[in-house]
Amino acid sequence: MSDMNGAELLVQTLAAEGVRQVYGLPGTTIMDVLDAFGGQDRVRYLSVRHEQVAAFMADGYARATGEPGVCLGSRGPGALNMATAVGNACDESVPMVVLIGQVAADITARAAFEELDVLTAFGPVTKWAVEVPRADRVPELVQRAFRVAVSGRPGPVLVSLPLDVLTDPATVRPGPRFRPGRPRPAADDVTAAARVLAGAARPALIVGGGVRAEPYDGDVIDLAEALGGPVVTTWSRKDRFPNDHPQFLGALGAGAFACTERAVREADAVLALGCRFSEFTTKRWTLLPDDAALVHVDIDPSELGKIHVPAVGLPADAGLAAADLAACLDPARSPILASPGGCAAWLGGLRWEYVAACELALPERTSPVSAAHLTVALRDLQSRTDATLVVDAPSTGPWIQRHLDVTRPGRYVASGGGAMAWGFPAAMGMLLARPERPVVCLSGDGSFWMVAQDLETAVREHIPIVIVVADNFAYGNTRDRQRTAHGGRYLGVFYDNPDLAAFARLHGAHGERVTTAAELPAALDRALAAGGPAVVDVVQDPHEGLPPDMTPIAAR
Ligand SMILES: Cc1ncc(C[n+]2csc(CCOP(=O)(O)OP(=O)(O)O)c2C)c(N)n1
Ligand SMILES: [Mg+2]
Repeated sequence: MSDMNGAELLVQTLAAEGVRQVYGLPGTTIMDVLDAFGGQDRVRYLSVRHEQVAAFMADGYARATGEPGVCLGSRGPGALNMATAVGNACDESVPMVVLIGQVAADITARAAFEELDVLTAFGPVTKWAVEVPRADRVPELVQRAFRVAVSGRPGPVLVSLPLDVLTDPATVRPGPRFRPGRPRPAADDVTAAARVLAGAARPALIVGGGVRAEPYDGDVIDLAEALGGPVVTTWSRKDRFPNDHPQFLGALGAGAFACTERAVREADAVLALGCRFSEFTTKRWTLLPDDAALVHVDIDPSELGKIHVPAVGLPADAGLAAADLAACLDPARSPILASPGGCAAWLGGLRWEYVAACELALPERTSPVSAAHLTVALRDLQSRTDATLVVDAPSTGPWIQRHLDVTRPGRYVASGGGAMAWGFPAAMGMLLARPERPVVCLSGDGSFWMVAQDLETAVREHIPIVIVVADNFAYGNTRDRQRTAHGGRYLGVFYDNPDLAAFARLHGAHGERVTTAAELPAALDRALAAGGPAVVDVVQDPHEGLPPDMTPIAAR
């Protein structure tokens, strides 16, 4: 006899996997799941105002914990509302389990109300998409979804749950929680890679998202020091290496300094650690010198040789590969000692340029608030608080990427997936995962308005998120493309906004409207001290945007 239906078994399975929170929005196919959440207190269900927000929150939860974030939606429209966030997580290698209610098996494939083949629709944006065929297979397939999401290159997995599966009686129970171990590189590959690197006169290290953010990976630092050359990170992964390290040369990608790029262009050997050579990181695949010896480490073997064919490719966990390579490259054999002065002089020159480039000249005008003043205010905030800065897709992003030194692990999180509106919900997920650490999200006004309705969620659920809105009344990044590539013919990029501080107060949140740079530090402090959700509306010139020397990357 069964005392449980599929929905209750699902919730018990989530609890067995260690899930603490699920974000969702109701619909007829998942009402039994909501009933099941209501009957227990191990997994907390939080309701949002748009499914996209649920999925972005799951993304943030995953980035803060390393465990899959979980979101829940109902068939066709509910599922599709999550698609952008799921696709962004897929690009960004973020583990997620996306639970979707589906029409019951007895009416499937008749174009029933809101019926959508979610397995096909989400195939290109998930690691795996599976439908549970009967209630007793809920634990097997849901628990496998968690393992798939975190194993190898992490990513989102979709589980489709037909209504009959959720309402039918179930007799099985969840199995043990299991996570696969991290793959260590083969000893022969490590020796071959070390030989290539030890023979280099100018070795560069590219640190990618495969390297953990928190705490800093000591083996990666040891490896960098054994190599002796410059260290750069991939685009939006500036948090993977201590930025105050004397070998650090900045982040590649949109807005990278010339010296950061030269650290790779001038290298005779490149070690790429946990990176997949994305379009932005590699300047559309033009950055790596043809004659440099490449050692490529990635957990996904299909990445090795996909873009650049390496001299040695290691299908392995980046941290374990770094540990083994560091052990192999003892100082007596490191290139800096093998060619005394050569590498040190090269690094020293680049580093000198880098330190100079990081200086930020402030414009004389202090009102409305320039991107430079906003960057300095956020930089100062980071130095006097423990806040994590989450950066969405505003034009201020490259300013931050250039001029904010990340010296405490995990205190800067940016998405390279490109989806506007990721920041505010993801920041909420991070805060819910780790309530003890304050989170400040920097968002563009265009991006914030895509998810602004969920300020209500933050207030209702007491999530003390601080949202700083770079309010330039424009889709600034695209406006700048019209300026640089379309002869300044502006169309569809300017709009109006209400007073966002008043909008915040209307919801019961704290609101600050800042029109001059001098007011900004105190406004940020008050927002953080408010103890609840807060919006800091930073009013900018409608033409404020990217650093003046930066041209938005054309689509071509
Ligand atoms: C969902 C989505 N739609 C469109 C784009 C294209 N896009 C990239 S940046 C941008 C403008 C962002 O505007 P805003 O958030 O106000 O930031 P700003 O550049 O003005 O600082 C747009 C439309 C995108 N990246 N994501
Ligand atoms: Mg804007």
